[in-house]
Amino acid sequence: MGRETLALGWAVAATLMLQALAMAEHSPRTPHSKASVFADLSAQELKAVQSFLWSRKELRLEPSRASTIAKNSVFLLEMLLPKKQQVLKFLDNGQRRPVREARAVVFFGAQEHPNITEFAVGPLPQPYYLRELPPRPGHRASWASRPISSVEYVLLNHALQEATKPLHQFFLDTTGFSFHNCQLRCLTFTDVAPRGLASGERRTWFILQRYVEGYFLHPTGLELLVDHSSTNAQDWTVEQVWYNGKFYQSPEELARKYKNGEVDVVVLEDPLPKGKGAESMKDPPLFSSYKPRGDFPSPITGHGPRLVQPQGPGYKLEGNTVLYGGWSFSFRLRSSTGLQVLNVHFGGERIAYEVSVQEAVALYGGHTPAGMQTKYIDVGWGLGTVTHELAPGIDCPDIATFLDALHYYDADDPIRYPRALCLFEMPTGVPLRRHFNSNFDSGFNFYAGLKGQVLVLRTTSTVYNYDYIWDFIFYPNGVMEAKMHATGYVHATFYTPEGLRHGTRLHTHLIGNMHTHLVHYRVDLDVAGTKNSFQTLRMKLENITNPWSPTHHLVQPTLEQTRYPRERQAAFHFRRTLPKYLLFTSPKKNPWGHKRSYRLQIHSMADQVLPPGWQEERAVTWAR
Ligand SMILES: [Cu+2]
Repeated sequence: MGRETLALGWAVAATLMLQALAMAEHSPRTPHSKASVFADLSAQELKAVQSFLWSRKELRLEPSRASTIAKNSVFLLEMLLPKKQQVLKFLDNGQRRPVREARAVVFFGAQEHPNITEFAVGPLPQPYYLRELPPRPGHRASWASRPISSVEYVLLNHALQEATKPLHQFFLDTTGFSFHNCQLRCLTFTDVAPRGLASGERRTWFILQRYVEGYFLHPTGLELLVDHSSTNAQDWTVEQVWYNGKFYQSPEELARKYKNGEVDVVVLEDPLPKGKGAESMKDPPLFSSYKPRGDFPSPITGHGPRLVQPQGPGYKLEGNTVLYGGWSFSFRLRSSTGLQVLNVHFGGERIAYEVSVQEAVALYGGHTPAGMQTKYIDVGWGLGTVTHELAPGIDCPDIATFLDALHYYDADDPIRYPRALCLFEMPTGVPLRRHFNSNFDSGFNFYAGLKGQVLVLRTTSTVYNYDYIWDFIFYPNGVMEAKMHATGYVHATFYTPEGLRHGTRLHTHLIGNMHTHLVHYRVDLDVAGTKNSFQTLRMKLENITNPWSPTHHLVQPTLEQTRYPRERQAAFHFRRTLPKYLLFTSPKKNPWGHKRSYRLQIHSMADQVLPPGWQEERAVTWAR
């Protein structure tokens, strides 16, 4: 079992490759009926859990839509994966099926001491018990650090509109946009996290933006710090204001100083054509839109290449299980964390119990308070649930199989996300293997080539401005790859000259701040059984007397193997050279006496972004 950290710059893909050095023996694959042990909860199951929870009057549940923070409500329901040992006994030894349970996260806001509690609810399909899932000692989730619900956003929006009333004229003069009676020229906001400077706080910096297409790129220069820790929204207050490089105590102070001509004002150019609320077809597109503009010297016309599969797909989909060549695996789209592949077999043998996305974070630097404060930890923003519809021909080839997902998150019913996942086979554009055997006389003895084709399982997470594309890729030779593309919009703040120390100017009033994306995968390999060990191979040079010419010396590479008996020894620190070959190894040997292994290949530019142990860093210790 291992955990790996990948980090990457903007729009650079990281890959994790598990490469087979194993020889497989054939054994029957897991039947579809058994693989359902890994399946996400169905709509019926989610509803059964929901009505069971509502039947427990002592929970005093209210709908999550009820317009208050001071309520008890179900925030999240998802399948609770049984313990691995139980699942393996069921899959491999014919023991009884593990009890099917749901994980329920309940916000208890209507208590004297509001808290978040997690429960296991079972047994499905007709639950009759509820068991508290205790947090790891010292790891109880703090009420203040809970994710923001849609109701809290509505309340925050209202609070911001109220608090900035004194700035109405200031907004109109400097941006042409406002919060009041705005119709088409409205302001909006982006909130950043962490929400405070110490555990237990809930104080958020808000970036005010003009609400046009790509509003992430239209900061107005104003940022507000709001304390919204109280469960009563009436108690929320604006604590500080930042405008164009200067701090103010309150919106009132900024408004007063503006009136007195004491504010260094930046009047923004109008992003929309004069006199119009929205764009028309004739006007040049907004710089923040995805509409192509300008001309290439050789315009690319037509639709471009497309995939066809005249004989239908090469894979088979049975429920939540995929069969493809030597591969079989199950998958789920876990609402909290995202895409997981489970019970991965190649050549009839299990090679991984689980390979799954666990977390994605983005840590920023910047000159504005929101810029310097931003450290997004994306599971707290619904990483697994923001799996919006994939567009055929763009997000996935049009021949892909598209699958819906269900999420029960910050809602009072399961919500169907159409086309949340796609599955497709595609050519890699390069042969898997090839050889041209020349006869060295302008001809050849033979040519051999194997088509490069892979199977891709894909989903996306749109975490506000970012879109992560998550791929699990299966190669015909036993290689499996986990890959993330980061795209969408950058998280940007208002341009100040000092901001250039932390980023790049992207437009007149815009800085793209430097940041690091770190992605956490859980990789639980089982290579020829679960008794795996970890070892590495490096190249070591030896300098020997040449045996066939003793007057000469010869330098050549040798293989140096290192074993790591303890898991901690296999945790490699950043800024130290990683051994070239990382091997998960079984005690079982192949016919030639080599231990059967899978190689882990990490393509990452990850680095230590925060000092180990530093405040928020303790929330992402996997990134050390
Ligand atoms: Cu980025």
